[in-house]
Amino acid sequence: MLFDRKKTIDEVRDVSKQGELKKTLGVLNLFLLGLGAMIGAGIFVYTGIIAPNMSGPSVVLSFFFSGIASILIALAYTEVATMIPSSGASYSYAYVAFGEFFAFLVAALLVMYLFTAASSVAVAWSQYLNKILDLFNIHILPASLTSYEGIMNLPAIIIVLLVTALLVKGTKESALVNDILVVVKIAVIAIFIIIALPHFNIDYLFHNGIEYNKALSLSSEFMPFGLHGTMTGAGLAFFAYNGFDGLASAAEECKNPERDLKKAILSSIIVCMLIYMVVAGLLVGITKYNELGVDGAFAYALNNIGSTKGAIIVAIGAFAGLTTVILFQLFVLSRVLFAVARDGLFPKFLTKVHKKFRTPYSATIFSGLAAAIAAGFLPLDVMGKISSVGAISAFVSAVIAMMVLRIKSPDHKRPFKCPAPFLVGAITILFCGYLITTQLEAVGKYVGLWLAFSIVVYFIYSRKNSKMV
Ligand code: ALA
Repeated sequence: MLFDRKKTIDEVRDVSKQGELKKTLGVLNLFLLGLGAMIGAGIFVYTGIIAPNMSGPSVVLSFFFSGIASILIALAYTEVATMIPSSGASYSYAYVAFGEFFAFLVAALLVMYLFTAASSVAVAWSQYLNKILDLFNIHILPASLTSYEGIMNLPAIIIVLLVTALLVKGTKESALVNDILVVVKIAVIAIFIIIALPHFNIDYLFHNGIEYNKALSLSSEFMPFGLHGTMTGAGLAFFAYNGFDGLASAAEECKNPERDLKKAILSSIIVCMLIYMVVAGLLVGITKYNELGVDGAFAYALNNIGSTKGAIIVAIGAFAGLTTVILFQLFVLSRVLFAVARDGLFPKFLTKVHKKFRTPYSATIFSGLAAAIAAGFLPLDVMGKISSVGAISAFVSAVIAMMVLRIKSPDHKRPFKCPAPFLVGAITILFCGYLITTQLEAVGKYVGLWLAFSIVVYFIYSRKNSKMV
């Protein structure tokens, strides 16, 4: 019963081909969409949580290891994504490889990951807004309206609702806004590097004089929380790569998904990994890592080395850049909801397509409202960890699907082939499984509850309403 109701690859593709969504995205749009989706709270905000609490200066290695995990995943993921272009992404691949029940669980993980990602990036956006106002000495927002610890995080709620309105209007317009903001984001990172480089002090990395626990395995001034700390940092740093998968969800809206997706996914991850390692290395090289646990860590560090102008520019750039991430996470979330509802597993109202804009407007509005509520009332670090666990787990399901399909459909056309599929697949599963375990102590209970809730929903509602009945 758990493995029944599989779809064939052609069934999934056929549905995608009949899709009513406009095909407007080319390879450059996709690459920029990838950078737009990835560079965000992971680097601009979570670095300020990872460095002081988990990795110390070895935050550089945390970004390296999570980048390696992302590249490994992408190799397998791109194979299935180009073989089965569909806006349901991992959910659709699981439907083909494992059947409806596991596909539904994967959908639950995707929804969990995207929803917490969008909300936590909105909270990060609100942090940088505050930082900018602070740097200009403007104090119009009472503290109780800028944090979940007060009444609510009002700016975070407002930005999610604005982005939702933009997405309802259309993908083409959203892609254009994204392209502009990505350029701003890259420019600001370049400015940070230029200002920070002359102040870089290698001693802050290796001889910072900060006490650490020598009993921890492989601990040093560089790795003050030991290897386990650095890998726990890598588990959360994975958040910074969340988003590359979303490109696959845009497959239905690509002009040529089979050719463009693989180029866009792999190149955008590699570029991000290089950027993250350089930027995180510079951050801990200009400010001691134990001082970084503050809102807007990058702006703080620049202020610290005497560049207030730099701090303002970087805060504004991060602020603008984070907008594109919210946009993308909500974009993908609405497409996943749309795809699952189209199969009858989520309520039918989520399948409505706007007559004029041809966007899945009701799934978009639903995603936006849910994310706005979470952004207003939940803490940043918990949402980030939940998001990382959800993303890694959903991606691992795609890796397993890649291996299953190699066995079950060996001759099916594959525009991109994962090299050494079973070896790469096995290493990816083991490595990602380990990264997931590093987060479970903090958020395992929430993830477990969400999955249990999803299983109940599946058997009470979805199984009966499925189009596969
Ligand atoms: N990768 C995205 C970010 O870091 C989710 O904000």
